[in-house]
Amino acid sequence: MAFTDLETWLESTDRDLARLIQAVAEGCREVSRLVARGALGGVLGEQGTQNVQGEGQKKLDVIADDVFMDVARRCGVVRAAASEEQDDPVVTEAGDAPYLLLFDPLDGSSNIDVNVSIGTIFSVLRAREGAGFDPADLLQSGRRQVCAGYAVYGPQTQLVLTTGNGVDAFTLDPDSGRWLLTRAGLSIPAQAKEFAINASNSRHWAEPVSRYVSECLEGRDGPRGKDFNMRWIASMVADVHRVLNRGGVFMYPWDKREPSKPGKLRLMYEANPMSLLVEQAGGQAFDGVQAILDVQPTALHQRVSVMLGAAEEIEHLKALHRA
Ligand code: P6P
Repeated sequence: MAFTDLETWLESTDRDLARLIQAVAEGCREVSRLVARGALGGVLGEQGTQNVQGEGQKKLDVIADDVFMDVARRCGVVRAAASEEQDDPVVTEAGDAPYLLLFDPLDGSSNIDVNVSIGTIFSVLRAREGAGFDPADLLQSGRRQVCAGYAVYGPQTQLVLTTGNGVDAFTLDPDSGRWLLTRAGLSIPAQAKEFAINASNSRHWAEPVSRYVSECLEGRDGPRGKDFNMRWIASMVADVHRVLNRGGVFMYPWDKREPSKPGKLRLMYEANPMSLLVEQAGGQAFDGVQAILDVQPTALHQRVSVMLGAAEEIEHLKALHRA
């Protein structure tokens, strides 16, 4: 069976953006190799440091961060890069490069040491006209992304991308090292049969979320009139990958544990790229008030409440939030 490779797929993409996507894909291939070696490569376990979020860093968090910062510095089309793992953006020597790159280099770190799927999430924004950079240039809403994607390091390594014309998935051929188009035009079924949320937080949820989950649990005997199954991998990349491939909803909503924070997940390099992919696949992404892509950022590492996936489910969640 003949597959289209990433290079061919990129032929219809802006040359600078194609160069950036290729460079990120090479970074993902390197991280995939390191992840696959696990203990053999001495990359498991704690780094013994904390990131800007105050979270303990795994060795692979830091290694992956270095890989993608190196990608940003060397590709020649990124003016500045921002990472979940670093307080401040890194400005490259390409002072008039067209793009800004934001990424979570290794999402789902708590799963690294127990061999459960993890991933890299990235977002591409346009740099300001001309030359120069100010950190405020990064604070663009998710609708202004020119590209968004993730790599999921699982039984297969896959790269899932959008440049605004739908969502396509590539599988890394471990023999040749090439990214091959294995699924084009991912589309989230409007109706869902699965929901994903960390149910151990149920006593902390806002009422609309509690109501939504209760209805799912009531199944065909309740107001939804159908049974639901539940999943929670605790790797956003893996949970969202399932939603993009077979439907459902993924939720990490605001809860009472840290009432001053809108949620756990980060807007700029987790929720925004995933929300663009979900909308491009016919789904919706909601923060309890508005579409996540419409949130006007005020800080690079700000968090957001996330409910995304099947259009029918998100519309129902919106109705519960209005009630
Ligand atoms: P919890 C991983 O740390 C992450 O940021 C997301 O990938 C994931 O969905 C979530 O946190 C898991 O959080 O509280 O269930 O461990």
